[in-house]
Amino acid sequence: MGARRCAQALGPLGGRRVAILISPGASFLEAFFGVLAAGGCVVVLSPLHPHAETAYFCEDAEVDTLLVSSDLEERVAELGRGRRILRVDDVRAHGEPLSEVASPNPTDAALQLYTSGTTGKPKGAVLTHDNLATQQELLGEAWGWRPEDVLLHALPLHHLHGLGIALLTALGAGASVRMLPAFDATAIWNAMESSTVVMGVPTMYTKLFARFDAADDATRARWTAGARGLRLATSGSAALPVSLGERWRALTGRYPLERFGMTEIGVGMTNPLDGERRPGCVGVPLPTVETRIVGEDGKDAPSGELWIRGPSMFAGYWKREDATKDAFVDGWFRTGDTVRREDGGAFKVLGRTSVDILKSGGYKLSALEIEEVLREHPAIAEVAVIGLPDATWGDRVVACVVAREGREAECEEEAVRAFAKKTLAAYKVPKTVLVLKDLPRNAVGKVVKPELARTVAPLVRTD
Ligand code: MCA
Ligand code: AMP
Repeated sequence: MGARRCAQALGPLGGRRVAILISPGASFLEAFFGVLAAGGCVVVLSPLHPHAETAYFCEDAEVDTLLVSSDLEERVAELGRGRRILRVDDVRAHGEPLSEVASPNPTDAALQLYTSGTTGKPKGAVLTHDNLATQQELLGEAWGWRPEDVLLHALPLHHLHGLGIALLTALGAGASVRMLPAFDATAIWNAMESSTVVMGVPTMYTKLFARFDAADDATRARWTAGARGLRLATSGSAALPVSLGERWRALTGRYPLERFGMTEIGVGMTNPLDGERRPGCVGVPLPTVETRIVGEDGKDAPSGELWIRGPSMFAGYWKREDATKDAFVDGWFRTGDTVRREDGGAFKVLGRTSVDILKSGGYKLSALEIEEVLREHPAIAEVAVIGLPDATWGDRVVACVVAREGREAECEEEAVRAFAKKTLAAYKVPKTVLVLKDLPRNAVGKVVKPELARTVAPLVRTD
């Protein structure tokens, strides 16, 4: 009913984008489905983003209406100029329900998710109703979703993992969802005993085990029983270290179900629900997902870039015709991931084709976007952002800077991090800042990032 009240309050949207900034819980779904019921497309904002990023998303998506929960209202105050702000709590308490829900075309936009890429600013990936329905159907089948399931949910809602792959798929199967306000390792361990499914990024499993190791024996025994009672624990968004997967297997008797996904394609490959899950592999394509592995010469090869085609493919990047065109070759989407197919057909992800795309704790980050922000720092003359392997985060974001003459002190780590935090979500801010005399460059002046990474790796402490 709350969704219909939101839809009535929004009025007919005719495909317009509406931003929602709502804490996890039922109100989030009321707002989400309310926008769809009014014929709009949802742009999910996150309280993790500072004003500069939120403002960019709203401007880029041409948002003129925002739905907010009262606990987050002050975060959108500055966005209010020229925009309508509706409090979902008011709408629920006083609004009238919409009687006739919009019936969109399958190809209409339903969700616009911002994703970082090899261009400076994040791009809005447009997912259609059909894309979301296809994912619900494919994953519902592949992972055996059923109404008795209880999903334990602690993923952020502004990305496809938490929103589409976890939340919408569970709801599509009529399952229940227990949404935690945020990731909290103790709360997750405690809630496992009354849940059936958990989904996470590898960093969450690392953090869960860190909390486990710090607990007393009785607590560990209770948590172990809870984890063993789950019917499914999945991992995705970044490579699951095999040692971490094996630790989960030792505790629960089952290796986590690892799968491969992307904002633009949803889940593409998965290990099986039943049957052998191959450590270090992401499984085989879901039904309807077509794949190619393409070498640098554009021909099919045993290892190379993964190209994908199929009905879960997004509609394109919002207002970025060139980027959309570049992402496709003859209808195939170029994922930017380098893969190989193992004996038996399972895919293994070997890395990314671009050094400028990093994955930290499951978030895709653009080195170029972070460099662009740091370049605005008055004491920084040159900057290169790289990712170094890190046991907790996957990639550790490291900024290598050259200071302007005599201004080294202003480039001290905490000062640079504080500067970046004003504009960037904290999870994008470099964890390490190194002040160097110069950066290694090639003949045309481009920073040679692999060489830089090799040089600075011994200087960097990891978590
Ligand atoms: C938090 N911090 C991070 C990250 N998360 N730094 C780098 N990378 C991160 N991912 C920073 C915080 O800003 C803070 O910095 C410090 O670490 C401690 O934060 P805390 O709140 O304690 O962290 P946490 O709550 O434990 O968060 C870790 C997390 C979170 C739960 C793993 O990062 C997370 O929810 N990740 C999921 C990302 C995700 O959903 N990706 C899916 C993309 P400071 O001290 O400076 O303030 S979609 C996708 O990839 C496709 C579709 C797919 O296949 O799924
Ligand atoms: P995003 O753009 O945030 O949706 O992230 C998509 C990217 O996450 C993919 O292109 C991969 O690089 C990475 N990814 C997702 N799942 C896995 C996995 N199981 N193993 C390795 N990388 C993964």
